[in-house]
Amino acid sequence: DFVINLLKHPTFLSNAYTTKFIDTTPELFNFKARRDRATKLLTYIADITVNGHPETTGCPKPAAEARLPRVPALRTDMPPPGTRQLLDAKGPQAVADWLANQTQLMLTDTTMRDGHQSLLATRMRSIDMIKVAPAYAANLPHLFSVECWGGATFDVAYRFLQECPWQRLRDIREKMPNLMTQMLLRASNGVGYTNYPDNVVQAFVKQAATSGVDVFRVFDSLNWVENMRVAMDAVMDANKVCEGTICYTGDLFDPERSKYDLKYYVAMGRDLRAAGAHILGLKDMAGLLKPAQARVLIETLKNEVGLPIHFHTHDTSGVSAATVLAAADAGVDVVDVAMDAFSGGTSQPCLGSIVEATRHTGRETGVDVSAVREISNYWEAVRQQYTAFEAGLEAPASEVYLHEMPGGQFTNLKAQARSMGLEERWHEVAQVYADVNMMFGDIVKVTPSSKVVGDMALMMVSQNLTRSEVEDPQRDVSFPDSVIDMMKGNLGQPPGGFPDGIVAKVLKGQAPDTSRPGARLAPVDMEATRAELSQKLDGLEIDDEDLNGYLMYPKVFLDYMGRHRDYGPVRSLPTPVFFYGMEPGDEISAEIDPGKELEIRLQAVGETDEAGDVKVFFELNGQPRTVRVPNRM
Ligand code: BTN
Ligand code: 3PY
Ligand code: ZN
Repeated sequence: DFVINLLKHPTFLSNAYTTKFIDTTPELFNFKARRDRATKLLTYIADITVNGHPETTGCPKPAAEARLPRVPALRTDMPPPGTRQLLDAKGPQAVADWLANQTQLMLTDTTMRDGHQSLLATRMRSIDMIKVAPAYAANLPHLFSVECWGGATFDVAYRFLQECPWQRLRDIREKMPNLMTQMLLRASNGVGYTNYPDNVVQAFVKQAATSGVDVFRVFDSLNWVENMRVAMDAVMDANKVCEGTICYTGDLFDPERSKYDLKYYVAMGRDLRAAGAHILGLKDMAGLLKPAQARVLIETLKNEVGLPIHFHTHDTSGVSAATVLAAADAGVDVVDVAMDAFSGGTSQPCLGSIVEATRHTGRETGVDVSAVREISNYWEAVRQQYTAFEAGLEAPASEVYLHEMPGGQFTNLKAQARSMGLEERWHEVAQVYADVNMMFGDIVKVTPSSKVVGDMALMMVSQNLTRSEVEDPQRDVSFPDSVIDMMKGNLGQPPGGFPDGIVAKVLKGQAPDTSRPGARLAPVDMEATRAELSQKLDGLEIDDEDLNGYLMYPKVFLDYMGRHRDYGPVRSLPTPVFFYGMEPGDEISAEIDPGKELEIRLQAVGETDEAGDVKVFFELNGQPRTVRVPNRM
């Protein structure tokens, strides 16, 4: 008897089941559970309708006339075989060999990861990705990969979107069975901001591979190959594509920045090859690589390292398409681009325009540009729903060559500066960011090292401190925690180490530890942690995905689970409803189980009563339902 089974099931009793519960316990799949989750969803909609969403309150609203995103028609019922089939049949080395033998320029679409990370503060919801994934599979089978996971998307999903990032990955993987999925992995920093114990990194990579990642772009925020091996080895153990990655900084031709010269990059490329990389990633996270420099760098790396090269850049300067085309001339194998509607500015160069610009050049991409336009039209309408998170660059900015901020950091730091009342002093922040970089010894700036530089720059601007004042041994300076942590050696070592003077000043003479952080962090006891987490969640059974989420972000994960208990599967709500609630007369459907749609109509919103509550009147699948929520406005 279903009902009795369900009521006795410990997971149900805990009232804390995840979105995965119904999928993994079909014997309990019944109306009671669904009714319960429907009530939670109505409660969420009622709350947002009455109180607004904290993340969009006070932000620009989507235009009233914004059209609804329409998914393009599938051009075939059976997705044609793509790179995923090659990987599954023959393994990662076969993918690399196949790639090295292509004359076409291959493309990775970054819209579902770096595109929205760099333009919309990473706020794109899974439903908007999953809906269009079948169109990628059917209409764009020539893509090399689709970057759709990792970087900042992992914690933002839990933290701000109230979704499970693992479920996003599984869903995209399922709907896009012929294309390789790609993620950005910060090596020993996982998808976090600090070095984790080796066994946490290993478990995370293993789980990511199991849940659906095919290509792992592995980088270290100080370009320290020693600190990349654990993650790279774990990718290779999982039989997935390991893209060992060089982060590009400075200016290859600038004699004043000779630390990062051609010899440096070739040596790092060779180290990554020796460490087992199948593909060499070249990650220009700030968009600093200029066309002439790209020609020399790519050609030299191709000749001297011998691996196929995957190039990533950002269009902050407005010059990135020229760099991509120069890289294509020099023989680059794959480039990252974003769908037209999610390209430009701090995001990647424009996919459709690169397809057009390479046509009849001997490096044509094989990608159908009309399919690109249709999918981009979908993304254009999606983007309009996220107006609240547009924080962007209004025009290309050559200032990027001064500050060297990564595309993904730029908007974030600007928002942080604004919240500290430093908005008018933004160009000063940019200059001080550059000064801090030099004070730290001219380091690679990418998550998490970029955050450290940003923290220091904001602190200096807000306290009106100059570099020489900070460096003055006579002057007492209190440094941000992240700076102390980095100087202690907890993010690892940059080439040549940090300058002795600043280390001594920050650590007040205490000695840094220059060994690999993972080598001195005790392994986590996985089963003890699972038990401890289960206890915190009233006995809920903890699977490996949840355990790995908790290990990366303990507090963020627990907060997510708490909200999930109250609001249920909000990931199924359309984006406008998730952020703005509903108006009387609005009607939506939400799929809370595969094939199970809820029809939700908002009838009316009542007055606030003496207790401060508001009754919200719905019709759920034609039946009246009333939900009472507090008015917190
Ligand atoms: C196999 O032979 O097992 C897999 C075939 C790989 C096909 C490649 S993947 C990218 C490119 N686009 C295509 O449509 N086919 C090739
Ligand atoms: C990230 O680590 O999230 C990045 O995008 C770095 O460029
Ligand atoms: Zn990037």
